[in-house]
Amino acid sequence: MAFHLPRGPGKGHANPSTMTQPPSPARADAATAAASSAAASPGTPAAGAPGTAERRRQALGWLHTAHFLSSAPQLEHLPPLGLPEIAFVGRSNAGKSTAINTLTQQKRLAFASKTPGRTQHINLFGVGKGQVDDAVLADLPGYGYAAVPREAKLRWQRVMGNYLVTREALSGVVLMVDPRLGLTELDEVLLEVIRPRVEEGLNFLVLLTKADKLTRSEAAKALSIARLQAGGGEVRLFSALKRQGVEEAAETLWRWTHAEG
Ligand SMILES: Nc1nc2c(ncn2[C@@H]2O[C@H](COP(=O)(O)OP(=O)(O)OP(=O)(O)O)[C@@H](O)[C@H]2O)c(=O)[nH]1
Ligand SMILES: [Mg+2]
Repeated sequence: MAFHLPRGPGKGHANPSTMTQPPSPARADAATAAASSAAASPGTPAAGAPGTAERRRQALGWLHTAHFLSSAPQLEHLPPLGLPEIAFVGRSNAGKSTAINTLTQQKRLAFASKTPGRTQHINLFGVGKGQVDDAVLADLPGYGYAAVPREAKLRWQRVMGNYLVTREALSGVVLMVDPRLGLTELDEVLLEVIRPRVEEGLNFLVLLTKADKLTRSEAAKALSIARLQAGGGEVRLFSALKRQGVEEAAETLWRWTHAEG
């Protein structure tokens, strides 16, 4: 199965007919470059710069300001906000909405549910201190849920593909993956779809969710498999339940949207 996408503007946009190809070396290079630029260098901070603990505290405080902005069933209904936007994408039930709630330290900002397919719209949340938003979090509908009727499935894949290819303010993509399933075919398709933008500097991170369900050795194995599948892109463990990887992810989102971070 492939996402049904428009051809976006500009060079090198994903060709739907080739979207099921495995990650290419070019993507691996780009992903590695993106990952290394995104990887925090928690080394000694420059004089006067905040240390790691302080940066993470700052990032969590910033995310806690998140509030609902708008919800749209179609891309054209999404307002252009002119703020850097971070999209949470992934298979249905992977834990996107829960991750947003955990990162923002709010119980019900995004709708999370045991029932796959809970998020049906693109939901936008504004983030910013002092009542001034300086970034947007986007909770996207999940894909790959078998019980969704075919037409609805295709429609959502189109919406998401459109969003990822054309949303100008997109500054980063967080791909949420349940490590017990690994990267599925549709996750691979998504990687191909965003590859041209990653090559142009789009930030990108894979979070292996529900890490609390894995033993240590399962987690290590899941990490190395996902790293291979993500073509060298940054992959980290994440658990909303155990709050594993939360501070690191918060800091990453802050850095993506704040040049000085
Ligand atoms: N054990 C555990 N369960 C989790 C974790 N994160 C999410 N879940 C559970 O996974 C289920 C799905 O979570 P959601 O956040 O609604 O998933 P989603 O990716 O937003 O799903 P869609 O909206 O359908 O795309 C819920 O029952 C959550 O409680 C986690 O870190 N650990
Ligand atoms: Mg959801």
